[in-house]
Amino acid sequence: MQVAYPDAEAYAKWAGKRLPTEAEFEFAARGGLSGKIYALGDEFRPNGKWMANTGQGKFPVKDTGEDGWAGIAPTKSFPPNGYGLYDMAGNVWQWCSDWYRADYYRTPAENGGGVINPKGPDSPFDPAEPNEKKRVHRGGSFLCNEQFCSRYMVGARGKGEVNTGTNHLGFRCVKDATANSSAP
Ligand SMILES: [Ca+2]
Repeated sequence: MQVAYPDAEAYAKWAGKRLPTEAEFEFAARGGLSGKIYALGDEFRPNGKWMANTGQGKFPVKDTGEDGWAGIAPTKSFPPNGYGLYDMAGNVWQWCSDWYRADYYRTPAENGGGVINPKGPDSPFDPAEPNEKKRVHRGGSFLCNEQFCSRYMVGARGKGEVNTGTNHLGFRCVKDATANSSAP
């Protein structure tokens, strides 16, 4: 945790990978389900089972850990989604490679069309803090609870200044499939 964007990006590059775009993150988070509210379906707690590390109790003063974890949980503490991916919702927010622009997804929609595999806008702009360079966060964190932000919902996005790491923000790497295998 406490990882700023340039550090996450540098790690991914070192590992021969990269950080996901916001669109890739959402596609992966949905795990093959279409139009569901949460990464694991329409129910937050199917049969009373906790499906992600979120917050309970009175935000932000008390996290009662009713889901088994107060604060950060080790990865794979909750069930994977349909693609076998863990922690796509809750636990920690994750850096995406897109610059944050509040109106980025609204503009193409207003122009009458969607976008295929968008990479994000060319530059950042947050009307609330126009001088800060922000990138997109996805997934929600252990701090998010039903009353406060519900950001573990699969379509929700966050934002953060690129040099600011927090204890509820992390990242994951992705790797492009190679079209031509060099294997003999
Ligand atoms: Ca928790």
